[in-house]
Amino acid sequence: MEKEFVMIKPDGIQRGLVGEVIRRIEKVGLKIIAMKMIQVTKKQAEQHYAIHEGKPFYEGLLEYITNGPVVAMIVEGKESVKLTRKVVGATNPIDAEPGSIRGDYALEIGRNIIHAGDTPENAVIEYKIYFTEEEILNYEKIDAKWLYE
Ligand code: IDP
Ligand code: MG
Repeated sequence: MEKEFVMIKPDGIQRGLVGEVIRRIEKVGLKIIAMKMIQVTKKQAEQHYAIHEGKPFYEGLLEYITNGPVVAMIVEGKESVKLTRKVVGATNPIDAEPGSIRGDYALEIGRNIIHAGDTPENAVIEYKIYFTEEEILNYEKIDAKWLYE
């Protein structure tokens, strides 16, 4: 099963959207296999957003993500990266469909509530910044036989 890295960003925490975001992830059938609330360090933020280094919004992005606690998660499921990105919505909330997290709860690109890895490979690189292998739980969920044919 594919693993996806998800992070509820500091604005999601401050706006009381932790439960709502987790509800949407659970509802679609994804399995949460790791989760914790953390304060992102400057070093972790730099690793996480290395591909954006040098872009005009890069410094602001580091400020944003290190501004306060976040909730980091690894979720698992069939094509979980594609599915999660759909639940999350387009990067700019103005372009995000209603019904997506960003489409329903955000209005600016620099305050878009949630992060999700864009490819399975990047998801692994990203979750390794925040989780050890011991923190990733291997368990069966009783709904699996009705979610998958
Ligand atoms: P993604 O989060 O949908 O994968 P990316 O293009 O990877 O989008 O950008 C990472 C994050 O950087 C975005 O979620 C957003 O918080 C921030 N960001 C991207 N472009 C801009 C911008 O033009 N202004 C401010 N922040 C931006
Ligand atoms: Mg991205």
